[in-house]
Amino acid sequence: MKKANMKKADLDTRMRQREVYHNLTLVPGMWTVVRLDGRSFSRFTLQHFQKPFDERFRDAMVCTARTLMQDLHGLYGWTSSDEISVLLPPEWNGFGRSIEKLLSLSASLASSTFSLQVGQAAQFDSRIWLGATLDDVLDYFMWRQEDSARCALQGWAYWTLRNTGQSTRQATQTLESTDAAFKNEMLFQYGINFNETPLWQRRGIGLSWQEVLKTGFNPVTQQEVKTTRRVLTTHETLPMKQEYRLWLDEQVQNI
Ligand SMILES: Nc1nc2c(ncn2[C@@H]2O[C@H](COP(=O)(O)OP(=O)(O)O)[C@@H](O)[C@H]2O)c(=O)[nH]1
Ligand SMILES: [Mg+2]
Repeated sequence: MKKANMKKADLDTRMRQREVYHNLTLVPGMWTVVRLDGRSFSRFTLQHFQKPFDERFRDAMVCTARTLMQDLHGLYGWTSSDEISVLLPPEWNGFGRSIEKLLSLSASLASSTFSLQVGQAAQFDSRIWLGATLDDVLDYFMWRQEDSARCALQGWAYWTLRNTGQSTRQATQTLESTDAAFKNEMLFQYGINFNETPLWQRRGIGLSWQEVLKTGFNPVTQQEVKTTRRVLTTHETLPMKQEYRLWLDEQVQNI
């Protein structure tokens, strides 16, 4: 090799060695959940959406979650507020299992899809959660759903107070260190029964693959042919707690 070429190869090796995180891959045999969350969406939604919940915002989140499910070949997806979780099976083999690729591409895919949907530039971060067993995975989704219910109650309570004329500070102070019972009671006094608010606001929206039977026609044999297709289905009325766990177990096992 000529001296100049040797130097070039040397430079290439030295530079590539500095891509230190590129060899990080998903842990073999573990379940992975990629969770994406909108960046500074408290401020972003304040400017562009109805409070506390906006169907246009929800639809853009569902569209983003569907795109992620399709692109990553997720097993189950779930979205609530500004977050999205996508479950990947232990044997998942996308992007050579590279963590850098999975995080950066999922975040950029979510950001571009959501931005195009709402017509505003928005960003998502992305993180990885690891589970050893399917039981861990069920715990994870129960955890996200419980958090979602808590945030929905907080959102309704906060915006109800704001709508009565309380300032940001007053509403925050009124709700500080209060429990769920207090918030429910307060809402009731303003004519809002929290348990009757739409389920998607409290439980989130699920996405799973369902097999559907399709009937086609074969022009050569002049016969009907039945085939199955996998269709990505959106679940807007999810069960909760133990029922959700059982339902989700079934969804994941069925794929
Ligand atoms: N106006 C409005 N805000 C929403 C809606 N869904 C989620 N958000 C807001 O999105 C924010 C998400 O919370 P979080 O991720 O903790 O805050 P961030 O760090 O500012 O993104 C909360 O402040 C929610 O009120 C919606 O449908 N309408
Ligand atoms: Mg956020």
